[in-house]
Amino acid sequence: MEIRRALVVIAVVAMAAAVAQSAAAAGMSYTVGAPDGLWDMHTDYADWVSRRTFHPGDNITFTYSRELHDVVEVGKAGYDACSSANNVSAFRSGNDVVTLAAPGTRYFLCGLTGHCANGMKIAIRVVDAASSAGGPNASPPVASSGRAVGGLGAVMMMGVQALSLVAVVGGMAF
Ligand SMILES: [Cu+2]
Repeated sequence: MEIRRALVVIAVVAMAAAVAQSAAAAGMSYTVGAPDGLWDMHTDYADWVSRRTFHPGDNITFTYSRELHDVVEVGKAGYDACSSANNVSAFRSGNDVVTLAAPGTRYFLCGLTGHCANGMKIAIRVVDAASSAGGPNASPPVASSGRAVGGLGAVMMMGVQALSLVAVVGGMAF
């Protein structure tokens, strides 16, 4: 009976730890241009990115009609010149998901003639979660990550306590 209760405690602690871990790892998903626009000729992408912050692990989806547009990832030079000559990669499924794996700036444009020049280009700046909380009065990033580690440590301590409870109960049973 007691062992059973301890096992339930362990299971709950393990689940809590797993949930905490996945919450930290899961990124945000953004549909480019949404909700007011999409990947099209009308959306102001500079405005769209200015109202969002992108972190490693987030992903963006380009949704568009394949007959009308495509998506080409380029470097900064290609982005500035609206040239897809030295493209990094090209997408044309109409529903292209791009994972923003690392910090840095990613550049995308529509490769159809004239579309980029008409504004169909987007630069996505990907920043570390810690560095986005900046500002003169913000607490140093070290402090917040320290708290996160502390929380995880507390969960692990609970697990250790549950394990020793099982050992004690098990010892009494035998
Ligand atoms: Cu286009």
